[in-house]
Amino acid sequence: MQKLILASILAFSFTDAAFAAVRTVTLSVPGMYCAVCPITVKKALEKVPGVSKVNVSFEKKEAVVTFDDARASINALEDATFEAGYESTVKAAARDGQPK
Ligand SMILES: [Cu+2]
Repeated sequence: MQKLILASILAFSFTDAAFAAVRTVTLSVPGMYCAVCPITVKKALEKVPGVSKVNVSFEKKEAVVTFDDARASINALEDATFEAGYESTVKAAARDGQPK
């Protein structure tokens, strides 16, 4: 019974992932120093093809990015923030859905 509940919770949480290759990554962006920085970082990340969602926290100095890993890569995300003037490194990566 417990396993069944767990399985349905997992299935439910994956329903919004249209593709098995959708991933969410947390980038650490230590160079953000004022309230405008997260906006710049967010815009830069949203320009990367395959990125579907960007949440940047100035307080935490991090960016949580959801992307289709068939179209974008963590390297491309890091490059995008770097080109915008902010170095970023991967803090945590989670794969939503099935492994490729
Ligand atoms: Cu700033």
